[in-house]
Amino acid sequence: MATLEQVSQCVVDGDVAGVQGIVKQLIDAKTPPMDIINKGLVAGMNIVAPLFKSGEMFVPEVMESAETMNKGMELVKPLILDTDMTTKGKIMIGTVNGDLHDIGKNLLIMMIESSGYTVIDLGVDVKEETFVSAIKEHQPDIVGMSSMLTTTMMKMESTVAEMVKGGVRDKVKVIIGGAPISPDFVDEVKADGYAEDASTAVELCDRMMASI
Ligand code: B1M
Repeated sequence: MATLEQVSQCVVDGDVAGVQGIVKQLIDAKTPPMDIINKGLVAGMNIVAPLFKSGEMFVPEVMESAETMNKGMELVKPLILDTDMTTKGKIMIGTVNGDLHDIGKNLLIMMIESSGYTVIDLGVDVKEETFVSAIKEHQPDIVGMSSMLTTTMMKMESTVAEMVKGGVRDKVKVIIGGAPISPDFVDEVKADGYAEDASTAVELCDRMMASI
């Protein structure tokens, strides 16, 4: 019988074909989709992270792990999306200027979408001016910024400053997150809220929407 540990191992090994087979078996066996995500796919990336840090895994291998996680996610995603739900609000999310990390952002988007929000994904390496022009075009309720590098976290501040300059800062709530980000960073970059992970980000969005 397929196990969640096998899913994690496939992510570590970058085994796309393997992960697809095992995830399909787990879905057929009625394993809760969020278990497949959290205890299988994300758990695998949590094994990869320290190996990358210690130099035991290199960029191409980490990319393969990320690709494997995404392929597994593709199979699970339809199970947690309720497309008939009316939208709770519009949320725009991007990884800040200079930062190419998108695994956490994509997970976040999946969770937020599945809880009933409409999400506009700006992708990675999003320039300050792009956030502003996209706010003008799409008029979201909430703008989320993700940063995974200490070298890009201050781009959150410059992006908020650009929103002020562009006259859109008071039209949106701004939320932030990512590995180097902490709650006290909210005041530093003049954002409105911080979430540690994808689940708490959904709760944060709900609170923000209630305050609009
Ligand atoms: Co990068 N990388 N990386 N990397 N990478 C880190 C972040 C690092 C901590 C690893 C390390 O050395 N210890 C380190 C940063 C160190 C620092 O800044 N202090 C690092 C580095 C240095 C780099 C490069 C500079 C390496 C190099 O080239 N020399 C380079 C930078 C490229 C760039 O962005 N310009 C780089 C490249 C890469 C890869 C391309 C190989 C790959 C990214 C692939 C991709 O994203 N498509 C990669 C990866 C995978 C990692 C680690 C190993 C894993 C990140 C991840 O996906 N985690 C990471 C180590 C680590 O985090 N411990 C590391 C799984 C994911 C589910 O979690 O992203 O944390 P996470 O997202 C969570 C929360 O943070 C939160 O919710 C998410 C889901 O629960 N969250 C939010 C995230 N955004 C949020 C926004 C919110 C709210 C919550 O509101 C809007």
